[in-house]
Amino acid sequence: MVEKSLVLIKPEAVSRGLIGEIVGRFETRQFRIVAMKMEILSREIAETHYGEHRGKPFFEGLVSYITSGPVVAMVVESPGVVAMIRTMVGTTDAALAAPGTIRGDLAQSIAENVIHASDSPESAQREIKLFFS
Ligand code: FUP
Repeated sequence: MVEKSLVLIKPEAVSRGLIGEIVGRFETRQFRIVAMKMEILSREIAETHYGEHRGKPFFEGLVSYITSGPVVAMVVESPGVVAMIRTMVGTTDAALAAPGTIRGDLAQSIAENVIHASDSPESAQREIKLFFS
């Protein structure tokens, strides 16, 4: 079944000039990019997007980080794409992410881990509505 995932290229990746590197990996994998935009997220959108983490010790830092500069938001479409992108992205803590994954190749820490990708088709639906209303 065709599935969609919401991907965010996070501020430090944008400022480091990694947009092409990250988008290129999805193009090389033959996924379809069906929407894309660059913007600075409002606090409200950031807090809603990461709503499940509200109240956790890292929440405040996470929201100020994700709103600290422009992100690139995109919708990627392909059968089974959610799980495939999560595998390509690697574990949340980039220090532990396997080489060959986006985080394992491009990042070092859990706080600045270069990319977000939806963790389920249901999350993807919710997130796509938030970013591309
Ligand atoms: P992921 O789906 O891999 O992006 O990870 P989570 O949804 O668990 O976490 C969302 C974001 O919170 C991560 F990108 C980084 C941040 N985070 C921290 O900064 N510290 C933590 O202990 C856990 C997550």
